[in-house]
Amino acid sequence: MLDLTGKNALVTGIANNKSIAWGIAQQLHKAGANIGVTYLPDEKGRMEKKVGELVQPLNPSLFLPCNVQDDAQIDATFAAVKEKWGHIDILIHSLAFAHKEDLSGDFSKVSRSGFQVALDVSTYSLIRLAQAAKPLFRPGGSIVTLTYLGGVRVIPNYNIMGVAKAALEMSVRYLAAEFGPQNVRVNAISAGPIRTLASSAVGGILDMIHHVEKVAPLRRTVTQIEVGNAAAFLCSDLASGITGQILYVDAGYEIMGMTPPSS
Ligand code: NAD
Ligand code: 0WE
Repeated sequence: MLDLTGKNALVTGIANNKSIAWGIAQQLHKAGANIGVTYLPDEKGRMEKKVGELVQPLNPSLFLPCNVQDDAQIDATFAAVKEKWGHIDILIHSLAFAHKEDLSGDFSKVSRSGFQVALDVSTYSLIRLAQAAKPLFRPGGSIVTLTYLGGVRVIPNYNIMGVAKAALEMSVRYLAAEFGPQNVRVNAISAGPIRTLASSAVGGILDMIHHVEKVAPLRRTVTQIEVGNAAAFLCSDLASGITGQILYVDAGYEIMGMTPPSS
């Protein structure tokens, strides 16, 4: 059975009740995991209040600010994990950022700093969090990150985020090879498009969702809870033989080669 009791799970990337990380945190909690949450802090402390209220039903035993662009905040996060938990079993990486101007128009117009920001927040952060968590990971542990098909194929306007996701997926493989001997597994979930804070800020996301509803074998999109269930599986002992993989949770969209006729 899917059982995460006794496992300590740190979840990054919750911004609101539409976040994929929120779907994951709920399902990890439901499976019995002890939950810790990090959030992106802002000057006014609005995120601390908002995310803090949202996650209260999960009784998080850790609730920490962590801007992944700041090494000191990452190190402070894992110092707190060590102090409070001693060990970690599950790390969820569910965050990404690119400047809005780099998510439309010609791919080739991206600036050096636009490239750097997108790959720093969306890709290097996984490597840096794994690095900080490594000495605290218990055998049987699991790291899960979130990726998107735009890292494998060209999706209009995904642009520099596609490059960041391609690098993220390759990072999953290198991390899996490195952490495997310690019996820590590293996998990614490639989710289909879901309306969240990040995706809703993108022009045309509703059209993309309608396209998926016509083409995907299941004729619908997926929910945050479905992604959460897949994450709970990957983090559980049921997935003890799975590492370095990209698991598509996309209603089957990825397998299709052509739009079905009569749609
Ligand atoms: P979201 O906006 O709810 O989550 C993105 C998170 O990134 C937010 O919580 C935000 O605070 C965090 N973040 C941004 N910059 C940060 C920083 N410097 N430090 C710490 N945190 C930072 O959106 P989401 O759609 O739930 O995105 C979560 C993940 O899922 C991302 O990796 C995204 O690429 C991926 N994904 C999303 C979709 C989709 O359609 N929504 C599909 C596939 C994959
Ligand atoms: O990974 C993502 C979202 C990534 C994202 C979104 C934003 C919007 C607001 C990263 N950074 C920002 N920065 C902002 O200022 N997805 C998989 C969702 C998504 O984003 C797209 C998509 C899809 C799907 C962008 C273009 C085309 C399709």
